[in-house]
Amino acid sequence: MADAAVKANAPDVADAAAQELTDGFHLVIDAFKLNGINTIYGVPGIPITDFGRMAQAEGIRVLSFRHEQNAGYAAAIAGFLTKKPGICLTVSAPGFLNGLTALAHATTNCFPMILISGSSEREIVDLQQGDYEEMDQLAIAKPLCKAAYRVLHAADIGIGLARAIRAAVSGRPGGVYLDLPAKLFGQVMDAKEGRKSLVKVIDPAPAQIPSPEAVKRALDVLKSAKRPLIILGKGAAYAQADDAIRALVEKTGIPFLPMSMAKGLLPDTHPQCAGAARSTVLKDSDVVMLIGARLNWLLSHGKGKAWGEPHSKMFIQIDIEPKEMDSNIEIVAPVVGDIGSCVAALLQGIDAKWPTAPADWTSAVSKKREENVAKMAPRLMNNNVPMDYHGALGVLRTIVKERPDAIFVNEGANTLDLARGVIDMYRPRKRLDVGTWGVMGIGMGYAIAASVETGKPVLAVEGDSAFGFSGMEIETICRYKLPVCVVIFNNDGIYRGTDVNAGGGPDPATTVFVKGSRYDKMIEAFGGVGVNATTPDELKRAVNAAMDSGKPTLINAVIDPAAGSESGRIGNLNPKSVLGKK
Ligand code: OXT
Ligand code: ADP
Ligand code: MG
Repeated sequence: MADAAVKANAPDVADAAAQELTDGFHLVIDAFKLNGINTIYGVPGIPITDFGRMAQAEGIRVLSFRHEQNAGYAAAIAGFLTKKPGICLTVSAPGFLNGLTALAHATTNCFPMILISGSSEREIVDLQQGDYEEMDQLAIAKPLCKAAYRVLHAADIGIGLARAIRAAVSGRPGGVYLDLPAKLFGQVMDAKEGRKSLVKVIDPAPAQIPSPEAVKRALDVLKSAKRPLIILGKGAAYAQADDAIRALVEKTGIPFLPMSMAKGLLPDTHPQCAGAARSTVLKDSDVVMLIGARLNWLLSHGKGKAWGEPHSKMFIQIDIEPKEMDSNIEIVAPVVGDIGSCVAALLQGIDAKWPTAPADWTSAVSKKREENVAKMAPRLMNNNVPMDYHGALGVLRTIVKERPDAIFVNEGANTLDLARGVIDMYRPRKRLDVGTWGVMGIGMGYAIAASVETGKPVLAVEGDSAFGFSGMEIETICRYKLPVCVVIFNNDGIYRGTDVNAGGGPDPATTVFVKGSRYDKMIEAFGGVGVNATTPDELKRAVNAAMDSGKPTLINAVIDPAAGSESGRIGNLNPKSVLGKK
């Protein structure tokens, strides 16, 4: 802070003894540094432009985006990857609103993130007198995040940031909003008092130890199982209890099913992985242990045909959020606590005498898995031109296998659903995708933050529609020279490129784009490498070259416009009209 503080004469002291002063700008920066926050994702403008400059001057990495939503998605996934709140910094009203989708996304997905927005003059906003970018941001943010705070006095900056950090990472992680009015940044105070006002958050996400009764109950239920299943969700990936989770799975011999972003927690090629036997294990299991996964739409709410109803399945659930228990169906053995502590406690009860999962069950699961893998194998080797999804994904699958440390970002409909099944993951937290909302637009923000936070190369596989939501950020990728390779599965549209306008008019159908677009040309405008790939072989060469060189690259992978299906694998969610389509 010494560098940052300014020397001035104390006005009320006759002998004008020098007094060291600081201000709101520097107190926020110092509070960040004190709490190990060293990266900010945002878009500059009134009233935070100088703040960004000063933060950069003070050694904080400040990444400027082209749109706040993408900066927000970057912050959200930074939170997931690091267990520290990712920071998104925006201007007032429109910038704040642009960032808000990402804040809500972080909250929905249980990722710790803090959206910090500059705001206009409180006195004018509250009297609605028409200030520059006037908006009551705090009130608007509140329902969309875990907590929302406003700091009005420089002396409260330390406490304000401490509250925001703790709220974001403790308990169930999520989004927090911090409102910093323009006036706050310029407020001056005594530097020594300022230093004293800062708070280093001690133990921001304290361990939450499960009760011994809950652990015993869960072990008893698990032991009684004839066809047990463990479902790993992205909460398990977030928890970074990788070794303990692996030990639990391997000591019990229970098949495990990874949710999308939990793929790689144990390798998808692990003999107990039931990813390729999903329907079978959901339907036929008798005891299901959920670890950091919610029984929401992605798991058919734990009910119905997918779960083989009518049934007498029993659910054990490990989650940090007590309210998650019984959210959709009865949980017979709730284990409330953080996953690291819960799994460690369970492991203590699993000794050498623990009965491993019955062989008739595990071999039935293996058989189904092998059948499905064998069924898919020839499709992955096809050399069709134009490429279909499987032909293109077949080569990417090998590339990911050869580069297990690379981070794989994925969005789209068919591009998402087929890649999830085809691309095996080998390491934890390497697959980042659309998450709980199935939201399009996370792609470039995720790719940027993944690269910045981990230093690893990134392969982003994007539907052509999905890419469009954040495509301008390829300039950001080029500007920061990030080792990101974007592959666009270009099938000329949303789901398919073959739709026609049912009214017969001159406008194209609602789901199609300009045919034969060359997205690869876009990145060339910013000095990146663009490649048009029309065959699996061309695709393979282009991706390998990009991953080897680390140069920002965009590959336009030409996919048969007729290859996809409506909404990928979730077409059943589309409402139907009794009058038919027209
Ligand atoms: O067991 P069975 O036999 O059933 O088989 C399963 C597995 O066992 C097996 N499997 C395997 N077999 C062999 N080998 C291996 N390795 C293997 N692994 C698995 O495969 C099957 C299927 O397995 P899966 O996938 O695990 O199981 P299933 O049943 O699909 O799982 C169910 C779900 C629900 C868990 C799963 O489907 C899932 O996670 N789905 C997520 C879907 C999702 O989120 N989709 C995104 C939203 S779609 C739509 O909303 C879109 N929009 C609208 C929009 C959105 N979203 N956002 C915003 C801000 N605005 C608008 C838009 C605009 S998508 C979209 C753009 C689409 O166009 P693009 O151009 O981008 O993309 P294209 O479609 O490519 O054109
Ligand atoms: P998926 O989409 O992969 O099924 P969800 O986002 O639905 O995963 O569920 C993640 C769950 O993990 C949430 O209910 C959340 O409360 C929980 N969770 C997140 N972090 C932890 C943690 N460290 N310990 C325990 N539970 C956690
Ligand atoms: Mg498409």
